[in-house]
Amino acid sequence: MDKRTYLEKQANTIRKLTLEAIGTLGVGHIGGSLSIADILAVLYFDQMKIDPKNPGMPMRDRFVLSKGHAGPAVYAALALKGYFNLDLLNTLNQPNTNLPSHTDKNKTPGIDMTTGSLGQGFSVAVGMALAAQMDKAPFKVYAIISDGESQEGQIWEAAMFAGNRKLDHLIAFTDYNKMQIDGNISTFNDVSPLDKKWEAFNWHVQVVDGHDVMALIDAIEIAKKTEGMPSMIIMNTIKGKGAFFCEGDPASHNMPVTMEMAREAIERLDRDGTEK
Ligand SMILES: Cc1ncc(C[n+]2csc(CCOP(=O)(O)OP(=O)(O)O)c2C)c(N)n1
Ligand SMILES: [Mg+2]
Repeated sequence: MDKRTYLEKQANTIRKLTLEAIGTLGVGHIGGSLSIADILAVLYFDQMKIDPKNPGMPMRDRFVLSKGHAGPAVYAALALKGYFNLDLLNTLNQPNTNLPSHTDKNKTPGIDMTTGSLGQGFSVAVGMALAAQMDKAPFKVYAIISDGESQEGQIWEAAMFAGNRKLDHLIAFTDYNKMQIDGNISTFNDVSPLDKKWEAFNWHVQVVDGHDVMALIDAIEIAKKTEGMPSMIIMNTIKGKGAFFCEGDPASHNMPVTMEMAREAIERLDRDGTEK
């Protein structure tokens, strides 16, 4: 199996596991979880130096899901990678679970930062990259922010600091699905042009199709070789990608998902195989 086919298969499985977990719960952040399934497949199954048997390995690559509401997709990737049993996914956000809706580093192996309050995770990722720079550490810090999150002032304070301090241990991604909690980004406070904004903050910027695993790999390889600047990879994505009942739907931020809806979506993903 070539790399593209393998990673598309992993992304497909992340989508299916996410649908099943949210379907079991009956409600959840399906749209923003499915839009990052492809980058999670690339990071967890091709790019990051991590060890599921040793989640605290000191020189591991770090990962911060700053848009913490997409926890369900990260849990799917972690379980698939072997951090914990796949069965646990169906305890998502239920009483006494170790998989709360938003990621929590004190609860889940493999989670490097507790997030959910938008903007804060990214600031911590910048701090991790500063520490890595001071230590001349061999690892990278990967962070995913969102476009709705980019409407938060804290993002730009952290962006300015990272650019000024040339934090080249940091490789960040924007999940640019053009939608936030209430609808289209541009209706409320447009963040475009994102590329020019990050460039103005002294970041190395690339814009890619966030559902093309090989394009994501190429961009990460360039980012890893970029010295003296942090990297921002702006991913053009589709909210709810892969689920027939919510793809491209602004209402999919946090919506009811019955087991029937989830099952039907999983069947369709199975039928379509690895095709997008
Ligand atoms: C500081 C802060 N303010 C408000 C919220 C409530 N909130 C949760 S998600 C969200 C915006 C969602 O936009 P985006 O992250 O682009 O959603 P996605 O496309 O990932 O569904 C908001 C305002 C929050 N979590 N943190
Ligand atoms: Mg969004």
